[in-house]
Parts: sequence; C-alpha cells; structure tokens
Amino acid sequence: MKHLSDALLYGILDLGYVAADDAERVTESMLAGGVDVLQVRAKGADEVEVEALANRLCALTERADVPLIVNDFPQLVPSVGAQGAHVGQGDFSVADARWRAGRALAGEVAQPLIGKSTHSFEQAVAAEAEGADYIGFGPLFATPTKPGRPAIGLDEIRRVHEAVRIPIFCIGGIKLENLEAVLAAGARRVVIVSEMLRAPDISGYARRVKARLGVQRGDAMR
Ligand code: TZP
Ligand code: MG
Repeated sequence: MKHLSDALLYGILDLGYVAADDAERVTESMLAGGVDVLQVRAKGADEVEVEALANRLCALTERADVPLIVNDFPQLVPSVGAQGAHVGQGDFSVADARWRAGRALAGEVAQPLIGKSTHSFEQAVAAEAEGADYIGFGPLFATPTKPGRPAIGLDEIRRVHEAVRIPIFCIGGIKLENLEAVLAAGARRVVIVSEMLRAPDISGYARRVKARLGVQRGDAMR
C-alpha cells in the first residue's frame, strides 16, 4: 500500500458530483491518473448506502494499491476493508474514530488511518496533537463542495507546514488556475474535488496535477 507520506494528490469520489452508478468508472479514472489517496464521500447518504458504495470501490483501490478512506463513518472501515476514515471538527475525536475504525477486525485493520478536517492554524496543530495521521487544511477558497464554510485564504499555509509534521492536504476551491499560487504559498499536497470530477478527461487531469506536484517535490529534495 502506498504510504501517506508519499501522497501528493488526494482524490474524493463525491456523490455530490458523481452519479452512484458511475462511481467505478470515475474511480478507475482517478486511479489511472495517479491519485494517491481516495476518499469516498456521500453527504446525506446513510451508513448502509456509504457501506455499499465503499465496498464497490475497495476492489479498485486495492488493485491500485491506494488507501481507501471513508468519510464520516469510521465504523465502516473494518467491514469494507478500507484503510481509514476522515472526520470533521464536529465529528468523532481522532481517538474515538480510531477505535471505531479498528475495533471489529483489529487483527486485519491494525493501523487505520485517521484524517481530520482543520480550518485554522490552531485546529491543525491540535489535530496533530490529537493523533491524526493527516489533516485537510481549508477551505482555502470558498467552494460549492463545502457550502457555507468561509475561505481561510493562503496566508497560514506556510506557518502550518512549519508547525505540523503529519501530511497536510490543502483543500477547498483548488483548481489548475490557482494551483501555482497555492504551492507558492507553501502547500505540498492537495485535495481537488469538483474540478477533477467535472473534467472531461479525469485521468488526464489528475496526471497534470500530479506532474506539477511532483516537480515541486523534486525541487524540495534538491
Ligand atoms: N472540506 C473543505 S473544502 C472541501 C471539503 C470536503 C471541498 C473541496 O472541494 P473542491 O470542489 O475541490 O473545492
Ligand atoms: Mg464529516
């Protein structure tokens, strides 16, 4: 399984943009384009629906060796065979999510990955202290994918990267047209939802973003 520390592009199969019966095709396209992590997100869907969807995607992510992350329902991690769960500020604590994600099949899901959404420098530092494996940091820009949440802008990205050691995935309104500005502000890893899912050529789109993020990483290592 690809390690999170190598992940640059985090994709989300979001039912707000993808019809459920198109989920496999879109997931395959994202994986073919080099998405390093795949989250399944279905706001408004109940646990049974999310489990069914995640089950369908698990075989695909396994074949691609990409971690599958379930949004909002850490308790589904063992039954689905996913690698982890993502929780928001108002959801479970990291410890609680980890317990739910790992308890049923503790032997098989030894180390579920737990990610947490953060919306400020303070929340980012707190999520690492709480034991999260990674954080989302945003929304950088206002976005219809997460309506009603104010944009936090680019100003804190560098400070968060200086203070937080776990992987930081910047998120929210990121597009090819602002990616340079996001990276120039100190970001290394990104989540892109709507622009990727709406792209006519999803794998080509992901490849373009990955190429740009990879160049950035190469620069950092020199
Ligand atoms: N959390 C913060 S912003 C966001 C989530 C799930 C949505 C990001 O979607 P998009 O379409 O890339 O702005
Ligand atoms: Mg949530």
